[in-house]
Amino acid sequence: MRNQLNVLFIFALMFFVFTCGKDDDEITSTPPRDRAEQQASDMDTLQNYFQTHYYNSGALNTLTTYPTLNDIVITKLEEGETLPPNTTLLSDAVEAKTTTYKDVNYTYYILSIEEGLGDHPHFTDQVRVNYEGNTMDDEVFDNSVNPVDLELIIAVPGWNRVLPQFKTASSFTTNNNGTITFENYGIGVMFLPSGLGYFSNSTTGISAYSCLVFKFELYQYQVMDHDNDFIPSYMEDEDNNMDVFDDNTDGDRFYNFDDSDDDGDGYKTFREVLYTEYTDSSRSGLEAQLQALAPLNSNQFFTPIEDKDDGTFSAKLITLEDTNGNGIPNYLDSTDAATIN
Ligand SMILES: [Ca+2]
Ligand SMILES: [Ca+2]
Ligand SMILES: [Ca+2]
Ligand SMILES: [Ca+2]
Repeated sequence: MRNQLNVLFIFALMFFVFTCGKDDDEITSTPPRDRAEQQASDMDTLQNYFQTHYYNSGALNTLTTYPTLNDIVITKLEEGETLPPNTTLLSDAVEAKTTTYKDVNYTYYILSIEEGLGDHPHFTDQVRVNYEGNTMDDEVFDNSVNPVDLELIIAVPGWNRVLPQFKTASSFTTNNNGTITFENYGIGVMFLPSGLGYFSNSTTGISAYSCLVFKFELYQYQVMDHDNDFIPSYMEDEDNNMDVFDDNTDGDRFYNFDDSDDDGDGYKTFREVLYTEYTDSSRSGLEAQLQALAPLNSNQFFTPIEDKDDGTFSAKLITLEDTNGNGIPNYLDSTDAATIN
């Protein structure tokens, strides 16, 4: 039931948080603007926003409870108004970050409230979050009421760059009423130029080429292996550019993250790697088993721990073989002898 609800939430939210497709000109009838020119203009918009908005830094620093989205208050500094006490102008608080997307150099900004004490998700993972999206006019255009699961692989590009810089909750507690309280989660605000948001697409509450502000709380993540080939999707970004929609080793219709035979040699990827499965009746027991195997070689990794239907836990130790020693693992090398398991 929970999964069904999550699916419903995701479909409801995809309209807002997710890009509609990889081609920016799919929806608009006029050609999209030049990305680099738009970025230059968006930088002015964001800088102006930071110089005319402040946040309640003092109140956040003296909270007696862990901060939540609602505790972060960003307010416009009216013309002639002096900065109220115990607040900080965003231009003195936000951190600039850079990335490349569609061959354009982008700068975006983060206000980190708490990094979190759990783990960093990968840019292709599914994350459980609460969030609130705001326009440059400080209008809320979208927000989650309850925690939702979002797939970063199809989120706007700003999300899969920002969320991996934060950490998930360190633990959670199930309350008597069935709700869950997460402890020590990552919480912050991202300020995105339109090129890392919806760019030329417009939707309810957001016009095309809008810069966006998202507050978020990051609770949990799940490593995704979209094609179930034992290679997690974040490892199927061959050129390490945080974009899995441009990696296609065999040049067929499927990108590597969605291709169960990556090198197109007729042998499924999972058959071209070596694997050993470990199981245990408890998660901690399995974790202890896996820890005892460390340190791993550079061509080895564990798949995420699976919670099996029979109540046991399992994970696989994957070894990427390179039989002909040319530096390309067998599953990406159609000329290499396959490890057929
Ligand atoms: Ca890539
Ligand atoms: Ca392919
Ligand atoms: Ca693959
Ligand atoms: Ca293959």
